[in-house]
Parts: sequence; C-alpha cells; structure tokens
Amino acid sequence: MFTFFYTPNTCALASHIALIDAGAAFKATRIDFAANEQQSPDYLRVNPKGRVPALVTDKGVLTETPAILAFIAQSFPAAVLAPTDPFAFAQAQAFNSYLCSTVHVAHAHRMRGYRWADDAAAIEAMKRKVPESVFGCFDLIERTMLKGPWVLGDQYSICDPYLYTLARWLEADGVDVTRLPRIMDHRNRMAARPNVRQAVQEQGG
Ligand SMILES: N[C@@H](CCC(=O)N[C@@H](CS)C(=O)NCC(=O)O)C(=O)O
Repeated sequence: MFTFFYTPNTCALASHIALIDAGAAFKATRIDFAANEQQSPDYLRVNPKGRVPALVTDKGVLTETPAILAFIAQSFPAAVLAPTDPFAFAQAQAFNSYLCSTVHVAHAHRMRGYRWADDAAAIEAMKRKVPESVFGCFDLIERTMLKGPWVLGDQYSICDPYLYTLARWLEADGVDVTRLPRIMDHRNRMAARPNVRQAVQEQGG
C-alpha cells in the first residue's frame, strides 16, 4: 500500500491518475497549500523539497513526476502504461522530461516568480511572458510530439495523464486554446475517461 501526497489542481494529478490506471493500492493524503502545509516539519520529513507529489513506497519516498510515473508503469506491467522497448521507453521519458523541466517551469513563472527574482518588476515581467512561453511549449507539443490519438500513438501511456494535467492550466495561463486543437481534443478525451474522473473527484473535484 502506497501513501500518495497531493494537492488539488497541481501536477500531482498525473500520478494520481496513473495510480488508478495501474490498479495500485494507495492512500491519498492531501497537503493544504493555503495553510503552507508543504513547508510543515511533518511534510518536509517526507519530501524535503516541500513540493507535491510524493509517493511513499516500501522502499522509500519517490518525488518528481516523471520518476513516479515510470515507477508506477514498471511496477504494474499488466496495466501496460509504458513501452518496454528501451528506445520507446526513452522517448516516453523524453516527453515527460520536457513537461517537467520546461513546460511546468514556464507555467510556474506566473505564480512562483519569487523563486527566480526578488525585484517586483522582474516578477511582473516573468508573469507577462507566461501566455507566450507556455503557448510556445504546447504549440511544439501539438505540432511535433503528440502522435495521436495518444501521446505515443495508438497506445495510451503515462505520458497522457501528465499532458492532460498540465493542459488543464492553459486558460489560467492566458493561452488561447483555440490555437491548440489537437491538445484540446486530447484533453477532452482524457477528461471523459472514468479513471481521470475518479482521480479528479478524489482530489475534491
Ligand atoms: N519537478 C516536480 C515539481 C513539483 C512541484 O513544483 N509541485 C508544485 C505543485 S504543481 C508544488 O508542490 N508547489 C508548492 C510550492 O511551490 O510551495 C515534479 O514534477 O513533480
């Protein structure tokens, strides 16, 4: 039985969906950002980074969404959530790494600019850039990465809940979603999946 730490409307949704897709036994524990619980001594003992998601396993704690997703896929092979061929698996990892290191970081410049600058004008400038920089990332995914119907092609994988999770932030990031028809089609098909509905519902809707 895993313990999964999440906060609603964060990147933790991707791992939550994958845990359900895998049929894993887990207890979901909510971390309240409004109360700054991610910085509480109890949670910092679980994840010293003070971020969600974190997955407590019998071997230790895992953080970082691409690592958690790969662990889930490889721990539950019967669910077929990732390719087994090394090159195809590396391609899945490349996609998820792009979401983690580039797309998510571009998005974070809207709410978390204080991570990179103290100057209020610099923080405002970073915020203003978000619609353009986040659109740029998703436009590249739309044109060159999303094979269709799923990210890797015919086979649904751990890349799909991750793309879906970050695509849920597009409107709030000021992106004109009508310019991303394939991403939106993917988002709509993901939203209709029972496991996705269940994860969203378990996180409080
Ligand atoms: N690279 C990490 C990013 C984790 C992360 O930044 N999570 C955000 C929520 S989307 C968070 O916990 N933020 C809390 C904070 O910045 O205080 C991952 O992909 O799991």
